[in-house]
Amino acid sequence: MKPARLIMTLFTAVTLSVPLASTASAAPETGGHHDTLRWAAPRGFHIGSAVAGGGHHETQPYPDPFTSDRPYRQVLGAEFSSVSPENQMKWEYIHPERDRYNFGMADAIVRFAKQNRQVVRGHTLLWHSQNPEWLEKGEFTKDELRAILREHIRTVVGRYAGRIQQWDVANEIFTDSGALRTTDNVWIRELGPGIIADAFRWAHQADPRAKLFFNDYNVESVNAKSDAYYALIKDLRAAGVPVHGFSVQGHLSLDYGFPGDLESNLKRFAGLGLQTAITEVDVRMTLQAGGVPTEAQLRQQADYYQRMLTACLNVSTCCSFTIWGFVDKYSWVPVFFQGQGAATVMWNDFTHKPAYDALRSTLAGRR
Ligand code: 9MR
Repeated sequence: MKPARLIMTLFTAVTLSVPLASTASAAPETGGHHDTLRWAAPRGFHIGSAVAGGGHHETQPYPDPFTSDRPYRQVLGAEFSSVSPENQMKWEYIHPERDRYNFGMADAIVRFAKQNRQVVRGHTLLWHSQNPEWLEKGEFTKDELRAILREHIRTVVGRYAGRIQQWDVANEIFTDSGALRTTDNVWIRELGPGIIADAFRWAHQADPRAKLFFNDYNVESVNAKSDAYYALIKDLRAAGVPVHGFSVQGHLSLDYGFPGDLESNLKRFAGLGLQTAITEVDVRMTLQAGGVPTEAQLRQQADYYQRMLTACLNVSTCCSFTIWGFVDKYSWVPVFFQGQGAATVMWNDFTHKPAYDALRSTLAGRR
């Protein structure tokens, strides 16, 4: 993009975003704006965001974004047709003690989604990370552990039955070299790989309507890890296990090239009869001193977002594209990667980056 065009784009973005921000306190969170991502999206295609809260947010110097930041809620309701709890349905958050669940925030997100005519992606049921201490450190027999997982899945999936479109049942179960996580995943380590099929079966029993997914990072390309998923899912489906989808997270960095085979990779999973999705998109970058992205970085970032979205739109079974937060001030990236950031599509005042405009025009081009 030429500098003049970039300035125009930024200018347009600023002017377009003013009414959105200024109506934040007055308008209901109904998503009725005609210049939003969800409005631009083709029918049946869901454009989503993570709902900021829990996890890294708890150590940051701001209150819970989802419940406390009204302009944030306004944009979340207006722009997106799908929401994913960023942390609020993870074990440590929703099941903090063995005999106690904490449904408050997950309930609030599911309610918000209904009010705003959004679908929900549930995240997540079987994972090696963000498990409560009572689970990781408890000395349970195999039978007890199995019963704990079954009860958790029945309780959580059952509670939201009919209100969750897609569940990330199993998250990040393989290493980058395509080996099952047999050491750091408590379920696989203690109960063996057969527990994965059980988790899908239990989730399906608890909510037969929800589409059940495997979800991971570094599986955008055809590589050892995505090959491992391909082989596993093929076997599970041949055995009649209710696996319905494979999703790639899409945490990309400008420090690496774009995964040009994303579309063909999604297509091979579609070929197994699966739904596909891109579930946690962001594009981080190494920031110069001062922390402000250069115009070239913003252009390249917009290009990465656009190409990820296009890959999904080109695959008939890919109907869900979710960004992992939409505003830089709440992004996990600077907290986890020193010197990196600016990974989302909006500046801190909710004005639009070129990446936002790239997403919206790409969606509008497919209506
Ligand atoms: O964005 C999440 C952050 O708030 C948490 O602190 C972090 C802890 O693991 O998890 C982040 O979300 C992750 C997601 O659940 C699974 N894929 C990778 C995401 C980014 O780390």
